[in-house]
Amino acid sequence: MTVDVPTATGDRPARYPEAALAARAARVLRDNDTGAVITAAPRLYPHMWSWDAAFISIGLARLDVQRAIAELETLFAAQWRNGMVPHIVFTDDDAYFPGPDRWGTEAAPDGPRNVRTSGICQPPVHAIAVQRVLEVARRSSPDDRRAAERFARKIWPALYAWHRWLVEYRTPGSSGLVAIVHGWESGMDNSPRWDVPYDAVHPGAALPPYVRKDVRVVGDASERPTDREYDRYLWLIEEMRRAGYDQRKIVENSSFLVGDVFITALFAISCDVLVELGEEFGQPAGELADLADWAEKARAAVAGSCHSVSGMARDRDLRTSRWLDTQTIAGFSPLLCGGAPDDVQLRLLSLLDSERWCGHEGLLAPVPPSVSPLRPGFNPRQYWRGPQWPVVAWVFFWAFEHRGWHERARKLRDAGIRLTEDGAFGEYYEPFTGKPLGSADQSWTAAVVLDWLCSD
Ligand code: 2M8
Repeated sequence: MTVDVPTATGDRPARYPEAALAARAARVLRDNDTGAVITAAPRLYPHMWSWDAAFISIGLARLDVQRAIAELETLFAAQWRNGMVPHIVFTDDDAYFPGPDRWGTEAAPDGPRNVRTSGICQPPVHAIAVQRVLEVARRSSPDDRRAAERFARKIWPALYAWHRWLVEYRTPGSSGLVAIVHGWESGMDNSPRWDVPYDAVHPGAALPPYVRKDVRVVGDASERPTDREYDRYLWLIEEMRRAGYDQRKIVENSSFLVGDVFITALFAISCDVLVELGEEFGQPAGELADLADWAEKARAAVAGSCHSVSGMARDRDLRTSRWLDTQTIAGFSPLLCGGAPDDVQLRLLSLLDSERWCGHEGLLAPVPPSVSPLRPGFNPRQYWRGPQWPVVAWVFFWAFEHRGWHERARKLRDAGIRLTEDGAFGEYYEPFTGKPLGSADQSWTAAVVLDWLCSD
């Protein structure tokens, strides 16, 4: 398919009509395909990331169902023997740091054989991806439908094992929140959500030297995390290596242990989806009951985290047993999974629409930014500290649809397309100008836009 390239003007170089935007998104996914995996981005992220792969498969399903299935199969082929789905599956490219040598997971007793991975995880959105691929396949062709059904049945036990790992190893203490041991596990790496817990991470003199590669790829280093933040990221890896990637030891001793409310909400809805799939494909009743129980507990944990005045959900520092009050997109987690009392939900919806969030009059498109523009410290250009992330908007879009809030879902979809219609498929966007930032041609951005464009 050929693509008309519209004329450029200022910070917003182009406005593609929908058909051309879809063709351009498809092109990005094809160009980022190494033949084995679709990399998260061409230069900045030349490997497979766990939650990126899930969103990528959702977009790919619109182009080629079999290829979408293959992507998820590749990710799950790297699943650890204890059930963890690793956050990165490495290709042979050495342009990203930290690469496999720095992670040193080959010594981990639970690691996969024949493939190199990192030693942490990312948000559990994979059941949602499997279900979406299945839905698309069913509207495609009989062959695609059969392939997707076979695949859903086959991958279900692996998804169950992944969810069970999160319960067994990552739900410590009484908060019921799913815990992360590294900010990278949240997917929102340098969000202000983690500022307080990271203050307690003190890189030791034994931190091996390193050279960052990300800042060489992204021209403006101020759009990326700082060196100080990187020292902490690397120190946590060092701690895990020393613990031999033994999850129990890591959860007991690591300098960073935080109950992540956004992951907990995603976990709840992914458990619901797994139950729906499991019922359809005749999976064991005991495992379905486990998932229903985990979903209920996760939902209760999200509801229990809500601030009594603002209603916003909060993360919890599990090392100090303190709630973390930040005005980030994660505060809206109860809107994803439900379970909060009606008055709290209404407060959150009106907050989301207010000038503190999507109703801010300066926004190019009413997509929720990663941090409230009215929060002190909001930075419109720096990564998870202010920019808008289309992929996060897609998560809310999907959840709103799933909850039957079709009008809200439609508005968010339209806003997401408005933000990305320049066709750059930026990793993230400056909320006031709509300038694409970070990596261009980011696969998950192209994928969710393609899904939006093909959704009715
Ligand atoms: C970003 O994270 C990686 C580390 O995992 C990085 O900055 O090097 C995050 O935005 C994360 O959510 C995403 O999965 C990854 C690849 O797109 O990039």
